[in-house]
Amino acid sequence: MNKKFLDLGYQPLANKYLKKYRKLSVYRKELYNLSVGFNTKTKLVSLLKKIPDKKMFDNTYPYKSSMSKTMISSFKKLSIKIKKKFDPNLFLEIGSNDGALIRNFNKNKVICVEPCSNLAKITKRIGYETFNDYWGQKLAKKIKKKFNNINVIYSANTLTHINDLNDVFKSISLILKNNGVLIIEDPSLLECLKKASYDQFYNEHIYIFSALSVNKIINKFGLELFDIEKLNTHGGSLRYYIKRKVNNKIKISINVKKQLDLEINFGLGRYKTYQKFSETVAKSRKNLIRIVKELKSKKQKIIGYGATAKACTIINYCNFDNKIIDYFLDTTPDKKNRYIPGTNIKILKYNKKLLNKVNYIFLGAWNFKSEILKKEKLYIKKGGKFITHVPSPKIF
Ligand code: JHZ
Repeated sequence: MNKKFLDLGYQPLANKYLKKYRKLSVYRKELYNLSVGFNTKTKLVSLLKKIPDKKMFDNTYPYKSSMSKTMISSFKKLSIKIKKKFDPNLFLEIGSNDGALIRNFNKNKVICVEPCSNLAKITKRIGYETFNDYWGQKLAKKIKKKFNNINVIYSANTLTHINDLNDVFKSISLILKNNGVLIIEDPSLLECLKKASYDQFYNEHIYIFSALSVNKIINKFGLELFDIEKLNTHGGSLRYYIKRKVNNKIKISINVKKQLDLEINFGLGRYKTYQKFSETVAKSRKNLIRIVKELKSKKQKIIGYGATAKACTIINYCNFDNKIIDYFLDTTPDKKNRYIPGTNIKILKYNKKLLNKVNYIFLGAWNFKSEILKKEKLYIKKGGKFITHVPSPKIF
């Protein structure tokens, strides 16, 4: 049922930034095959080799949602919308990270679920009820015993990171009130294919959702989509609004049919579309390698900007090392002075001055392009250029 369409080779775990550089051959056992498949029945696109949650989300998870102004502003807007539209009695966030969203809500109105203890500590410290645990039925039952008035459940960039999706939705269904709503947001498969952003595939992104696949899976648990919103975040995401089928008080927006039609017409329901995508990915790789090699032959200095999980896929798939990309700059404290997994490319703390000696910047955080271009006006004014692979490799 699960038909493979993309093979990005053997890759290290993204977000496991090493303190010391280790040759790939030394930690070969820790590499895994990054292959992606399409399930013709469920319409789900998923990794074929799934890494256990505990290996990925532990007490040293470095990613913090609050590191970008774009995400802070997106969450602020969302909180206003949620309060206005759904007036939560009690709001549950699955995967609350460093609290970028919940900070916009009153402390007595929020429950956080976060498996990474270093992040859970942050929301606990600022006074929010936080369950430092993995989402699943056991935890859902525990929460239900303590709180029985959760009417809004939200999760961004988290459910696609959990192996057992049936358990995910069953657990949500256990808690959600009959008149409650579930809101989830994740990168859109349609945008990923349109933009050839194959770097959305890495170990944590076990699934890339489409309206087609979400629609099918929630149906099994008596849930249905009642609205879909398009977002620019994370390279193009979809926000799905979900309710119980028995709840007739909420009307179903035309946006649901519109998105399903868009996806069907694009071919997201057919294996052939994914085979084509895989050819595009191979071309994209070839062109990106050609661009950077030409620049290096002219002795140009290239650095990376934004040591994203996505960049880990690109760097390893294209076999870049520090002879190609000298180093990456990143604002995240826990990534500082570490290495991009699988490579000898170091991550340095972001410092504007370092850009003075740079000719080209590879945009690892291409999803924050407008925020970064605004920030780096001086670099651009002085003639500095960027390299991106999205939607196709180019210098700009
Ligand atoms: P960003 C992570 O993916 C992991 P990543 C996870 N699996 C997921 O799904 C998404 O997040 C949501 C830096 N930066 O958001 C900060 C600058 O240095 O694209 C971050 O390290 N300067 C949970 O890692 C990185 O870039 C800046 O000006 O692909 C962005 O990471 C800005 C704006 C960002 O997610």
